[in-house]
Amino acid sequence: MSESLITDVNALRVWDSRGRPTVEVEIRLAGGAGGRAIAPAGASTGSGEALDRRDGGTAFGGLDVTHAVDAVNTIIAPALTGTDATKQAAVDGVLIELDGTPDKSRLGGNATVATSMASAHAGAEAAGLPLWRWLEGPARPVLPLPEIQIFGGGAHAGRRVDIQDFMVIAVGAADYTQALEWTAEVYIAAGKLMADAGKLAGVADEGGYWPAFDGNEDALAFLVRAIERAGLTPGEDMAISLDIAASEFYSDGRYRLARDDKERDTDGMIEMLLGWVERYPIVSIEDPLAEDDEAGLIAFTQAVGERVQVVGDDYLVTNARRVNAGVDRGACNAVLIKPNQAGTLTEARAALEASRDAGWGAIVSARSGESEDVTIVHLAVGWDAKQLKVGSFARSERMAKWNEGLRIARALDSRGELPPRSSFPWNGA
Ligand code: 2PG
Ligand code: MG
Repeated sequence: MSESLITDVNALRVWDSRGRPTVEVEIRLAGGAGGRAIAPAGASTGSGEALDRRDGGTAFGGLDVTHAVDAVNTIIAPALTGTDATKQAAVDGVLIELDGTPDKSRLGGNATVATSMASAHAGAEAAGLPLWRWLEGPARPVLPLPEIQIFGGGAHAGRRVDIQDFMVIAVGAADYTQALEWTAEVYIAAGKLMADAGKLAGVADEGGYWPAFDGNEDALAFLVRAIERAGLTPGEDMAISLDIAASEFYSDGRYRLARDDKERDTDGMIEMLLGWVERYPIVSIEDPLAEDDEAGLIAFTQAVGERVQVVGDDYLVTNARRVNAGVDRGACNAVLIKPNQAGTLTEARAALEASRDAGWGAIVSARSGESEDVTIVHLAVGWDAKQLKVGSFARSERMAKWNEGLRIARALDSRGELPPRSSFPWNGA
């Protein structure tokens, strides 16, 4: 179909939620349809991720993206012209071949992911469908169960506490709309509790409250109180989910928890987390051990994998080969899917499919550096990922995504049907 052939690929330097430069790509097709997307950026990145290409030097802390923007405009644009945007694998195949490196270091993963996502939007528009429908999900699409941050920490909060994300999952919600309503109540309640305790000090990078706690575990106790104060039952209505982001404080076989003034080895770290799982209604833990502590990840999954979701982020980096290896070794039972870790939608989807084949859970995820781009919500629905993580319940780069889910629910004439509870790893799936 000549209507859907790419005629223009144009990159623009725009700014993300941390005020840092990032890459926006706009694609136009012969028939007049078009699409646009913005690359996100992580702060706690896995070493196996596609390269987020930055200029270096002095401007904007070395984070400018003029080389990545130039790569789109001078290398990618001529190569993609004439490719059919409705053929995502063909578009991504051109990007992968053009780059030719295992980590997208020639063009930059930020250049390729923005191009790949923009092309998906253009292809969907050419087909006259919203992207979530265009992705050919199940006949009866469902909304993803939201995983929403209440306290930020780690690299997103100047390491005020060591643990990165203290989140809630509305495990008992009847639908997506109710999951957001409950989370809104918990977010408000947590703010009031922080104010009452004299601990209210603004928010971290993803909009969760600044973690002015004396110890890492204090945040968990606070979270339970916030759920109760919102009139909800911890564990039944609202459960806790953590991203430990343990690679951030691991070196030479030791985990250094600065806030607790403690150093732990792998066994000590597992013991601490198992204690938390016993004492708090925790259903999901991401990166409980560091990306290169595979033995630890295996041991932890063996210990709790029947009742807790063990999510690989830094360890799996949205890579199908790594997911398959994790499945073989028994490390983790769920994967975090961040398109910019892979560099193209086709590769990100392959990682998701690998997890599905293994009966694992999957969570489509935003990065700590975000924008108004809502592509990931469409991916979570259209790819039937069943879970979505985009940060807190505040700040427009986060709310744009939760709100997009509401619009998709409305298009489905519902309040947002959620996946069956049996599909989540904490229920033994
Ligand atoms: C993560 C993400 C989102 P970042 O670790 O899962 O919380 O953070 O984008 O900084 O890697
Ligand atoms: Mg993470």
